[in-house]
Amino acid sequence: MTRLILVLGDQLTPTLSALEQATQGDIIVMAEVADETTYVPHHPKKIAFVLTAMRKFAAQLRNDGLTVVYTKLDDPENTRSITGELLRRAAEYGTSTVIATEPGEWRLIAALNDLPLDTTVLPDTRFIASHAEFEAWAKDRKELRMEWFYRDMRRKTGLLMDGDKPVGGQWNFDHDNRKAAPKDIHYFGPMQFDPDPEVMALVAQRFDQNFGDLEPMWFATDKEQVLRHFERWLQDALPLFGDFQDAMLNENRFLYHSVIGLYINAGLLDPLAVCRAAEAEYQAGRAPINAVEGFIRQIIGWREYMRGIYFLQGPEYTSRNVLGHTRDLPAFFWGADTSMNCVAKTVEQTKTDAYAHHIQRLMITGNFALLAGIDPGKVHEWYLAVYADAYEWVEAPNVIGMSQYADGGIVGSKPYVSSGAYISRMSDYCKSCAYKVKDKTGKNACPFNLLYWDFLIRHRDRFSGNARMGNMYRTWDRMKPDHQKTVLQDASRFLARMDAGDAV
Ligand code: DLZ
Ligand code: SF4
Repeated sequence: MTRLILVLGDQLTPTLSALEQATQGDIIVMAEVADETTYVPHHPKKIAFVLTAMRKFAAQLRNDGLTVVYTKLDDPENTRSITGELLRRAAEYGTSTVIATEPGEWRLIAALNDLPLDTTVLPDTRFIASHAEFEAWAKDRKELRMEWFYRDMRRKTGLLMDGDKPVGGQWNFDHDNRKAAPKDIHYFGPMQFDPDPEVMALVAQRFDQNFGDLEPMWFATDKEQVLRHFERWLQDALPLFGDFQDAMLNENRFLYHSVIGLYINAGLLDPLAVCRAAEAEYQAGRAPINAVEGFIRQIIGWREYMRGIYFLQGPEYTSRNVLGHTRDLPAFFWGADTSMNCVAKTVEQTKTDAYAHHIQRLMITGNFALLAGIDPGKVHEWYLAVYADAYEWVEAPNVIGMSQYADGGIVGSKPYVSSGAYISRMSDYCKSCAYKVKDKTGKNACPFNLLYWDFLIRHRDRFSGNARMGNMYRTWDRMKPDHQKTVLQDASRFLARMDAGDAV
C-alpha cells in the first residue's frame, strides 16, 4: 500500500525518523506553501534559504532512488498549506496513510492531528533528549535551570567527560568567555555560496515587501556546502570563539561566531557530530577548553533545553506576558532611523544577513524591548520572522522566556536587563553613538540608562525580593530623590517620544 511520507522545510535530514520508514512504493511529499512562507513576515533570505535547501534535498532523495512529489510555491495546483498538500496527494495516489516526523511548532502539530487521514507522527530523533527524558528531568524540580540539564547531557553523550568528571575539572568555563572586543578579528566570517537563480526570482517577486535584504544571498544550502563552511570555521575561528563570544563590533558582524544555527535547525548539520568535531579539536590541542566547552554547551545544553521547555510548556507559552507589557514594537525594529547606535547596528545587520549573534539579540534588541515594556508576543513574532535560524520551538523559549521574562521565570531566574554600561564594556558601539553612555539623565543620556531604572521601579513589587536583584534596588535607594525623579521623568519623556513615532 502506498504511504505518504512528509518532509518539512526544517527536516532536511536523510536519517529523519519518517524517512527511515520509507520503502519502495512510498511517496515522499515536500511542499513550498503560502501558509509556511507567511505565518510571520519571514526575512527574504530565510525564505530563499529554506526553499533552496528543500529543492536540493528533494533532488538528493530522488538520486537515492526515492519517489518525491514536490510542490513549488508557484505551482497552479498548490493548495497553500501542508495539510492541503497532503490531502491533495492522498487523493492523487489513492491512499490515506501519512507518516510524519513531529513538526517543531504546535500550530503544525495540531494541523496534522486534525487531518482526516490515518496519520502517524513519529518523534524527532535528531535531538539528544526525547520529550520523555526532558519531562522526567523536569518533574518535581522547583527550578528548571539549564546548567543541571546540561550536565546530564554531558553525561549522556560523554562529551568532554573524563569518566564521570568534566574534562578540565569544571562543567562550565563561561567566566573565560567574556572578553571585550579586540581591535582585530582574524577570521573572515562564514563561507559564502552562490544562490539558486529560480528561487531568488520567486522570492524577489513575492516577498519584496518583507523586512530584509534578499541580496546578496550567501547561505550554504546543502550538506556538502555546510560541511565546508563548518570545517573552515573549526580551523580558523573555534580557538578564539570562546574568548570573544559576547563581544560586539561596529565593523565586524560575525566575529568568531560559527553561524551554523540555521543549518542545524534545518537539518543540514548534525548537532552531535559538530560537538564531536569540536571536542576532537580540543583533544588534538588545537582549541582551548573554554571555546570548545562554550560551543558544546550551546548545542547539547541550551538548544536541547529550549526545545524541552517549548514542548513541556505547551501551545499557550507564546502568549505569556506576566509583566503585562503592551507597547507596540517601535518602527526602528523594522529599519526606521534611531540614534541608538547599538540598536541601529544590530537591526541593520539583521536586515542584511538575517543574523545577529546571541548577545546582540539578548542584550541589545531583547534588552531594549524588555526595558521599554514592549508586548512580548510582538517581540516573539519579530524574532521568529527576521532570523534565518528561527523556528518556534527554539525561538519562543529564547524570547518569551530568556529574553522577555514573560514566562515569569521558568527559563531565567531574573530578567536579563542592563544599562548602557554593559553594552559599552562589550562593544565599540557607544563610541560612535549620538547618546552618551556616561550620562545618566538629560537629553543626551543613553536610553538604556534611563529605561533600566524605569523598568526596575515599575516592577519593584515583583523583583525587589529576588536575591539576585537586591543590589540594584539598594543602589537606587541610595540615590538622591531629585536624581531619581529626573531619571524617571526623562525615561517617560523618551518613551512618549518613541510612542509618538519620533526618531529616538
Ligand atoms: C520556515 C519555512 C518556510 C519559510 N517555508 C516552508 C515551506 O514552504 N514548506 C515547508 O515544508 N516548510 C517551510 N518552512 C519550515 C516550517 O515552517 C517548519 O517546518 C515549521 O515551522 C515547524 O518547525
Ligand atoms: Fe547603545 Fe547607549 Fe551605547 Fe548608544 S550610548 S550605543 S544607546 S548603549
